[in-house]
Amino acid sequence: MGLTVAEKIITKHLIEGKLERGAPIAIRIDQTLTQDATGTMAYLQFEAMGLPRVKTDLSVSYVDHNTLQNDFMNMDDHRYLQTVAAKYGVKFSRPGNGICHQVHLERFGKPGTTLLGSDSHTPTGGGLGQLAIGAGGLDVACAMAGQPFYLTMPKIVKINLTGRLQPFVSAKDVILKVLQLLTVKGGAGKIIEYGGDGLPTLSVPERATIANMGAELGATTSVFPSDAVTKQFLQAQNRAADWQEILADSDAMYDAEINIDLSALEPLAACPHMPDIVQKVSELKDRKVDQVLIGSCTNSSYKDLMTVAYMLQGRKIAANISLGLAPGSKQVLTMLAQNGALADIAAAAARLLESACGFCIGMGQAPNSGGVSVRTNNRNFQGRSGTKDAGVYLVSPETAAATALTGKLTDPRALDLQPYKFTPPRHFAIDDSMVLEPNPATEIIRGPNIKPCPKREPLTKDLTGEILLKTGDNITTDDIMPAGSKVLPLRSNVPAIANFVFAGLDPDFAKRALEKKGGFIVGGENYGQGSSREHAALAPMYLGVKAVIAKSFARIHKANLINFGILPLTFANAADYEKLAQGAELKIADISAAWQNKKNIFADISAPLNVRIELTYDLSDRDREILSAGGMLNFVSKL
Ligand code: MIC
Ligand code: SF4
Repeated sequence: MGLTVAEKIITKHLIEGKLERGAPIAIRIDQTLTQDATGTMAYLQFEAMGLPRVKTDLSVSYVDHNTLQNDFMNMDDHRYLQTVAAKYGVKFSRPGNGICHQVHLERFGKPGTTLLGSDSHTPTGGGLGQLAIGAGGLDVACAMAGQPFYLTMPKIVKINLTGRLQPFVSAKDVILKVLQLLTVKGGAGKIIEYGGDGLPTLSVPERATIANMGAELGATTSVFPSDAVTKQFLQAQNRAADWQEILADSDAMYDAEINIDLSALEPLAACPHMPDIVQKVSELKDRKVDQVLIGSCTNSSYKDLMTVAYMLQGRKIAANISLGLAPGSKQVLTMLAQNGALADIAAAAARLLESACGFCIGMGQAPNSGGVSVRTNNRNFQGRSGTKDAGVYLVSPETAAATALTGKLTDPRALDLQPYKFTPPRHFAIDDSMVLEPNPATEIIRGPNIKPCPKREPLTKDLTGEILLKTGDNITTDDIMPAGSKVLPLRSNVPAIANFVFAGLDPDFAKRALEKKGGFIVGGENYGQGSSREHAALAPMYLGVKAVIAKSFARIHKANLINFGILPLTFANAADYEKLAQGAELKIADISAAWQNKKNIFADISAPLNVRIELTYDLSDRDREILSAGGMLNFVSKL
């Protein structure tokens, strides 16, 4: 039987297990990436492992998230990251060089290899046929130490793309369509693999846009074949030697197939406050808008911004709009400057932002109160923009530019512009001078805000405590551990950042958790969707959270909970969710006995509820050992 693209790459990297869907497997990791908001913890954890240098083929440390420097903290982190990278054999991409996923795609990603990144949008690399997976920082630290990455062998879903996109409809509309079809939890436990005769019409950066937002589906990763289009892109990046062909066999078997006719797609928008609330832009037209922001790892490629420049050329944006634009990398910025497109963008009254995540993670550009912001990024969770009562629509660069011009949500086809004819460059502007090479003689610089990573004690026989919070479905890691310019600088200081756990949902949570000496969280479906930030597990661990009982979990967050010794448990009967209430006392007795006998666990809830509920767990033997040890740091030190 033939193999899919994903199976071919996994087979070549398989260290433990078999390619059976749902079975635990371990794969060798060739490359890692970290970014500054998750990287400080990852390198502190790597340092604690006591190795002289990383064991991967390539590891890159990027600075792109915390670039707004309101005080010493962010730059102290940059200094730490630069020096720790140099010492341990990691390349360092300086602030200003661009967003990790965009730069990695341009300069480092290789078809057929594996990439593990401490950022949920690492699957962007799937655009060039790389098996690129997002994970918590600790898993990436382990990969840098040469350990395999453990995961559950996902199902593989094929999306067949046929036809060709019509003018002013673009890759973002493809992935928004997929989100409409599958929802934010539709990708859980799956790899999304793209194929079909529409593929040759999509360039690598367009494929990367689609793979990038597979993170919003909750997918393990998304992957495209590596074909002639991939070869052309790598040649233009002066990296022809990195190319190899990887195509699915004609008799490859998929767990499901979905067909999308590119020719039939229209401009789409994800409406507030979830990436899967998708509607046609034409149905939302005339909605008044205050702000338009173009950039992020989803849509800041050379093609994206050339299209925007073409649409803005010789025109002015509407007076009610604040337009910001952040090129995804120094390469994109340089090329726009060299060919004059930047001048067209500036002349249209756009505000030029640095090549970084910026607005996408609430590092500046918060909208006005009650404002409507139209953005090209990938997440529109409530409050992530920095303004709780603002509404964010996620759209393509074409729709964003049209909206900036008219001041209202606008289908770009309504502007009556000639279609833009983009020719992929034969040579990108290549200058890697902002990527610093390692130097083992470097001395590590640590600022006063950088504190060691806390640890948990081994698992106790019984777990007791209060239900500290009961949440609904689709709780995001932005809900659990908010980002933004105020909180992000505390990523290297867990005791300080822990004060903000659930701050948007329940400002008293941290205080209550500390007073009660920890307890439990009850969640609905898809608990912990969104980012890879391990702080959404690490900070609750610091506050004493012992277990999260939910209807289901998002993959990366569940792995992070295990890594930090918090039990991820699920309801045997989903209806029991209704029986639990915040404030109730809960006791789970003798967990290890249940584990050993492969039996379900029982939780007793005291008066006035007086109920016993049955809980299940989907944990490998290794997961249970990690949890028993009190988390991965203890587990690794025992090896
Ligand atoms: C995000 O888009 O939410 C982030 C910020 O890039 C996160 C990582 C983080 O929280 O540092 C992600 O997607 O993993
Ligand atoms: Fe940065 Fe936004 Fe991409 Fe996260 S989603 S890596 S914050 S640009």
